Amino acid sequence: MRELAKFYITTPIYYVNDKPHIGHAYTTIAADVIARWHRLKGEEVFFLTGTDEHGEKAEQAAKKEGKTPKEFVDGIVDQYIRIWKELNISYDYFIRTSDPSHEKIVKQLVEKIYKNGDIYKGYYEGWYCVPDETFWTDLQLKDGKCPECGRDVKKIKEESYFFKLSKYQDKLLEFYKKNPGFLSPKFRSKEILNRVEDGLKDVSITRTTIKWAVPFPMDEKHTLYVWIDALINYISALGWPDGKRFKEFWPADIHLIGKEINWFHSVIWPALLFSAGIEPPKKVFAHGWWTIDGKKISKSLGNAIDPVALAKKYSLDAFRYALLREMPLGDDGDFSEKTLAVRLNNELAAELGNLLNRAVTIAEKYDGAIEGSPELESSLNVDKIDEAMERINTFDALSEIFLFIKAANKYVNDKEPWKLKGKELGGVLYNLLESLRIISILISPFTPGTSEKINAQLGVKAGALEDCKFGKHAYKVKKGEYLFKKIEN
Ligand code: ME8
Repeated sequence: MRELAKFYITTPIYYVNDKPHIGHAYTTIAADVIARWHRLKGEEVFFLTGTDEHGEKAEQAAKKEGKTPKEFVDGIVDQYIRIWKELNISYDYFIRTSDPSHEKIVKQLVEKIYKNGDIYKGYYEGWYCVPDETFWTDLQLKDGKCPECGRDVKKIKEESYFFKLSKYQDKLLEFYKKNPGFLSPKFRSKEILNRVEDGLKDVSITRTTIKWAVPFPMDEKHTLYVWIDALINYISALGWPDGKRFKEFWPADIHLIGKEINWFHSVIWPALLFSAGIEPPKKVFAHGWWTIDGKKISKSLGNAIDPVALAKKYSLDAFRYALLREMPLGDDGDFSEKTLAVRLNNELAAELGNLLNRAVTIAEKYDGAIEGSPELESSLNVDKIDEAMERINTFDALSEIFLFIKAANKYVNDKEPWKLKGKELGGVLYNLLESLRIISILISPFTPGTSEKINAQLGVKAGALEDCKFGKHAYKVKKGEYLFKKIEN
């Protein structure tokens, strides 16, 4: 039997101080689309998401509600799981950093790095941004505030263990050079390269004041810095070192993340892995931000948007589609409900919905043979769509899919099938139903529920990417409801 190609994709594990907002939904939906695309290609996919539960931020949020950290995070995790279900996220595993199996692996990995001589005891003096769980030096602060999010930082002065990140400067630079696809998208790689070339400082990896954390195995007075604990989720979820999944799926194909956590993923994470003798992931893809008036959307900045409310108002698939249709994954984009409504009305309802409706209305009344020559085939370029998806460019992929949908609508207008009969009509219907069958497959990672509805109206089974060519298929057309309802906004 042929071995299936393996594909491993991850999202960041999210902080659990509050339920997910549109930014978290964006990364998770994008990863879901990519995972579903690779499943369509017949690959064996492992799609990981989860929650980052330790650290000062969760500790503070729990205290505010008079709960223990564990009680508090359990409540938020339930909300994450429910919301991912509502957004039709097809993850294979949900990791929680409070899982004992994760904690055990974290300790094991840190011990390994310690034994390799890459952890030493020192003294940390500097600043800490609690919302970002990030250390900063005096020089890095901007007007005395966190340079990343602009919020207050607090002074920290304590004994700490350090990881020898500085030791890995050359190795990292050599690795980036040999693996040009690792730092993605390309336009963002320069920033990382410049910073690494400037020299690397060792990183403080333990705290003495945080209780809600993984104990540092070499010194009970210390707990592990939440970021070290968090990064290790990508291999603990696979059961490193001996787990079957680890052997099958590591190294990860893509860590999909937001650009503000690129440094942790593109620099600290591979260095930790080098130290432990583990291969680094193949790609870290740092996408851009959803903003409002140019400001990043975030709970603590007070401009969060509820993804479930939008999915309810505009339909889930319109929401999923609009998020990935607005800009290439690497870019920032200002969020507007108006644009979402326009996309729903003009693209999904008027182009896709209308095409299906026109085709099935005519096909239902026709009882002759549905066959002819594939006249629309030349408007379809599946390779180009796949190539865009391989570049993680969901925007280009959707553009190409919609070119085909537009071509099929133009074909209806040109052929005027309502005026045709017999063989001629059978030939036009053949082109339309085949196109819709193929469109349904191509769009299924983005709008899985809609594809199910199209398949039901055509009377066909869900197909794979290799079925995206004109061929001979049997249909049992049964007109159903409109795919999308237009909305005034
Ligand atoms: O950083 N636009 O968790 P987090 C686009 N626990 N994406 C956004 C966004 C926005 N406005 N806001 C958030 C953490 N995101 C750590 C990660 S991983 C080992 C540990 C998305 O809850 C984006 O993916 O702050 C970003 O990187 C992530 O949410 C941050 O989630």
